[in-house]
Amino acid sequence: MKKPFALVIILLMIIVISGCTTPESNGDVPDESANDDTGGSDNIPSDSNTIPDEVPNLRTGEETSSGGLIVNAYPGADEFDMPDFMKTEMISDIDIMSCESSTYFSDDEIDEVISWYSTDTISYKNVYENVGSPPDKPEYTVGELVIRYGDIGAYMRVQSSAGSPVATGQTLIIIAICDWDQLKMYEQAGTPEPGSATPTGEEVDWTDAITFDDPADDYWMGGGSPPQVIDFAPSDVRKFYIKNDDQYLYLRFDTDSEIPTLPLNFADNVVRYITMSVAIDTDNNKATGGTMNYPGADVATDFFFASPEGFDDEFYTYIHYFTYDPTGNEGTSDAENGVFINGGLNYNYVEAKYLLSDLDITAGSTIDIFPWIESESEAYHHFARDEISTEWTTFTLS
Ligand SMILES: [Ca+2]
Ligand SMILES: [Ca+2]
Repeated sequence: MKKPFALVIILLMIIVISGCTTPESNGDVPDESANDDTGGSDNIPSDSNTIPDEVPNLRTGEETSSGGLIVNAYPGADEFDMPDFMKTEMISDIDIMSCESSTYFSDDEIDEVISWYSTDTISYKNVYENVGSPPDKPEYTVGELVIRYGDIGAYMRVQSSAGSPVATGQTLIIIAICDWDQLKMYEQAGTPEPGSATPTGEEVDWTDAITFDDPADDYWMGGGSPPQVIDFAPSDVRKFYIKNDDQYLYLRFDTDSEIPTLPLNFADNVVRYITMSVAIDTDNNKATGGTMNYPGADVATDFFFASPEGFDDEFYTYIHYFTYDPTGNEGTSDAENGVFINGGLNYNYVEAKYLLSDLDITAGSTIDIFPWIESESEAYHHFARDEISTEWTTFTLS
């Protein structure tokens, strides 16, 4: 159903708020936003991840060596033909005429639409996601999502017609599938934190830890994975340890081989990220939380080794954690620091600790954990990925 008068109003509003597509600095770790993992939702069912049968795949990018890129139409949205000059006016940072684009209207809220797309495009690399207002137009809200698949990407822009009594409630959705060159600026927004975490060297007694053994070469394959398993041993978990004292939660991953300097050319790919994460359901309630898009996860820890594109092949190590923020990129807050203890680059293990209070965990409580390691290349979001278990694992703190 089209609403011609509302369209005119909305198009006028679009022109008013055009020019705010430049990515804002989203904090000091854009590399993290480029890599926040979403693979878990492939394993832990999420209702919001269901693609309705009646929604066709309307946008299909050109086939590339790494396959195609598909962005679905938003459920219930009405497609409409926005004139090219309007698109060009709105999206000034992208040569929209060189992209394959389409536009829709929905009655749903902006953050709801962005959140749906974030989940629906889960197998692609989420490069940039933001819902906010242009600095000079606080009354307007604009949501942007940029995903990448090999040498193509999709830019999704969702904005309101706030201020118009006629078009109140209408949300405009623009989808543009472009060569990655058009969108790569979104990957380079902001600047990484200066320096890297350095290990304290503290000696940790792991003999009283709960340990999980994991077989070699048992890679997970799913959305964003290459067509065949790539045996990238730094992503292969062999052992995971967890323990606590009154103050800290201690975590350790052992890998099948040393963590290499990145970027690394491996199996005709450029590997840029290795991350070791634990999604934690601190209140044992799957109805609360959703950190890193894991339903139930109230926090997630992240050991992060990477050389993001655009940073002169600099190698970064961070020991981070995220709390749940439903408005944040993939349900994560800005990154906070844990303590790097031992291992990391050139070692086949990493040890770190986090203040229990930072993670909102209390000694003696029972939590659910979901640990995994994955690496990402320029072509594959899940270049190599290994989970300890496909289910949550329960851990009772001492
Ligand atoms: Ca393994
Ligand atoms: Ca929870």
